[in-house]
Amino acid sequence: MPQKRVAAIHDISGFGKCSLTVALPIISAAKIETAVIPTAVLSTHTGGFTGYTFRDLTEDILPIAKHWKSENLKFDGIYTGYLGSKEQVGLVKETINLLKDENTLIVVDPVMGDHGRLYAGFSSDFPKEMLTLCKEAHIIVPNFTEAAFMLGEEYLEPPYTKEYVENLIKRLAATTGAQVVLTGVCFKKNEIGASVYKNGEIFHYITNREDAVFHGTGDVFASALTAALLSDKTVFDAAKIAVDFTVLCIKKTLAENGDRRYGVNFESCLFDLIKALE
Ligand code: PXL
Repeated sequence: MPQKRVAAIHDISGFGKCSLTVALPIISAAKIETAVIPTAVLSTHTGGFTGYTFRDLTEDILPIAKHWKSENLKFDGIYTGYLGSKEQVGLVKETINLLKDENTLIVVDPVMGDHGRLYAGFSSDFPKEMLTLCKEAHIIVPNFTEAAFMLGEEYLEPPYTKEYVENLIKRLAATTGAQVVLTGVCFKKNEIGASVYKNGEIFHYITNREDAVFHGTGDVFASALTAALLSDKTVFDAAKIAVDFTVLCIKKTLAENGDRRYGVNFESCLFDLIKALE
């Protein structure tokens, strides 16, 4: 079988292990070629650091895509994450339409916020813009903040009832037309997992949670999910693999007492991911 190829469209946060600095190694570990379109270059991510640099690359997105198109490059997947501005949403939609063919899997992680708040730099009308990108996707990977804000609703604190989770995921699937992998699911304290909606079927995969929040775990999860999907796992199996990998990364990092802003030690867990993908 020829090697699979993904186009990953996220920022590069130079320090802090998120976006492209986790997508590239995680998807590469799955033996999948990872081409990148950086949306911005920052010195660090915006979560908990002050004084970070931000080089906007809006003007480069479409020229990169057009060059690839002129080289007749084909993509098995397109995986988008953090976008630096509302304008970039439209450009990424154009990029997807330029690069995809009938076999390209489109995974959109609508990276915008967490714990009921938008990340620094995003205005309150960004979620409705991001919703338009989700409508281009086969699979979207929101957390509860992103899901609620895209539906124009208040964020609710966990734990959640099954009824709330299933209602939220169904409405998001109906609005976007995409399969949904909802992250940060917990029905009881000390639980964490994901819920998946596909063609009317809902699947919950929940495991025990460490009492810690590390930056970049949403990107670790979505990258592992993308790697698993392109390794021909079902979306249900891919979600389970991504939950187990993310939880393992958190456990490993906690044992080392890492700074929450510095992200997780996913590097030490890549072998476990590779085994899970076999
Ligand atoms: O992990 C999400 C993310 C990605 N990229 C940048 C961020 C964040 C979250 O804060 O700031 C630049």
